[in-house]
Amino acid sequence: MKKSIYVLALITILFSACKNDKKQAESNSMQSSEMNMKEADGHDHDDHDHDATMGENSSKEERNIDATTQKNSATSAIIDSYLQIKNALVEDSKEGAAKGGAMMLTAFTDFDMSQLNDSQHKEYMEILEDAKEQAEHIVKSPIDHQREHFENLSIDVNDLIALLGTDKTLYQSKCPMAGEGKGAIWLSEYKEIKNPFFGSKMISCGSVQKQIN
Ligand SMILES: [Cu+2]
Repeated sequence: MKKSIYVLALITILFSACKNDKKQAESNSMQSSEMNMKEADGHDHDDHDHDATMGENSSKEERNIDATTQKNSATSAIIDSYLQIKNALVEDSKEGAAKGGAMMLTAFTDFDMSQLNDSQHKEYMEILEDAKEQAEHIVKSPIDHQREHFENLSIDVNDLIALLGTDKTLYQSKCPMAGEGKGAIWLSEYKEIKNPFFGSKMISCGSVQKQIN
């Protein structure tokens, strides 16, 4: 009896020591990746309230939009800029993605909102507000960060297409590893999987979920 208590105590000590080690290691690696990010890009996220933004976005409620089948060319410039960002991320090109982000800001500025009815207008403004913020960050961030913003941007553009339609044929694909393992979608003009979240590191990770048009 005494012996078994002793063994149990020993196991408990060993087990908790092991857990502490793991926690310590996790927090160390988190700290160092945070530091790397700040050193690498000089893009201090505290400056523009980035943490708050990401927190808000990650718990963002799904928009409830009845998908239209309307063939609408009014969304083309926005979608083209999105595809420019997507293709640049596939090619690991930070500069190309930044250029796409700038294209998108212009496309939103040029978009004619007078075509929208009241309920479309309300949804559009919500999408616009979020997408613009993602695009602004993509313009000025290092590539890892561009990819984080691209996750929410993909949801925004997907919702925009559901709301207003497109005359393009697009493929909605999903990467199960993106979004910190929660999975994330992206849109592509081709069916073949080329992963924008990981680029050359995991180019063929993902699968097509849905075809639009
Ligand atoms: Cu940012």
